[in-house]
Amino acid sequence: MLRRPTFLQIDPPSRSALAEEADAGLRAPQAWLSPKLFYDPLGSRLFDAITELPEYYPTRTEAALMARHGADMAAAVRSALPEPLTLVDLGAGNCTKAAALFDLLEPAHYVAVDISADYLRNTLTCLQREYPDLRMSGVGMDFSARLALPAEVLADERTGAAPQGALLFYPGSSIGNFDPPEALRLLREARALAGGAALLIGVDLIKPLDVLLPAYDDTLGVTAAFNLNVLRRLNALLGADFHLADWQHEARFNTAASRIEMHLRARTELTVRWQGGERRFAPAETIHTENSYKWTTESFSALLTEAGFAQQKHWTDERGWFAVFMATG
Ligand code: AVI
Repeated sequence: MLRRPTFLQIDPPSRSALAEEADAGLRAPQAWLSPKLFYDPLGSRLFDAITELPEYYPTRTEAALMARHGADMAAAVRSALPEPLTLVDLGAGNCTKAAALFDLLEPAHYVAVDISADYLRNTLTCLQREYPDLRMSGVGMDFSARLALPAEVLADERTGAAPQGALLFYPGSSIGNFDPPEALRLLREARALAGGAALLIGVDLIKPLDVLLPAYDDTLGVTAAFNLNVLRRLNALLGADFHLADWQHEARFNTAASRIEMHLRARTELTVRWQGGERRFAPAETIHTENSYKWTTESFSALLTEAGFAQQKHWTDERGWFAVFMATG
């Protein structure tokens, strides 16, 4: 029997909630926008292109780590979790990172979670053809505000029983896009999922600025386009009149906070108008669009401990640029 993936959409982010948040951000003394605005269809394709850039080391470094230590990671997962295994993929995107683990982990159930439900639906439908016997569930949700999955998604198909544990897979260093208190909350919620989950998570590490900065300001200008695309989105969402040529992409490292910040900087003095609002920007004034926190293995381990994960193990590359943590307990 050819299986079919099941789908569930939970509280899709409403246009008005996004618009209200953007309106508030544009009025703030330091103007800011939610990084959620990056990921419209064009933004998602630009992000895929970023992951292929020579300067953007995280994707490549993490993939090499997974290829090199995958068997070791799988052994750690198998000894921590009872069979059958449920694999929950957070921010699944095109599902390729998790699919690379299928042969090693042999999950009985693959649960892909992503804010982009339509994208997920297409991907899972294709993936199911490659893995016809694997139970697959897609959940369209924005877990950045709260991570909790409905019991029916995780329940055993026949008995309805809750799984005895799940592996939560959160690759790509997306945890770095949360401020530390929010990252802590997300890790706590992850730990509570499925009555006690194990976590396999990718974390980007602090490194020299001559490596970090070009990763967020590449010579081809793809990251600049990714950043500027939010202004296009605002023009559509708020009826704003941003002229993209008036704005310049900027990536800076905030040493005190240990994070890359992305900003859009006004090239001249200008006024932007949108439905119900307007704002004057001074020359060089910025709109803050994203944070990408960089950790040390020690600081991230401490965060996992604070979230309640008692057992931890991690793997890093020779240059110490990236880490994959496995945490349980
Ligand atoms: C999705 N996230 C992990 C990326 C990062 O590196 O923080 C987003 C990104 N922003 C600019 N380049 C990539």
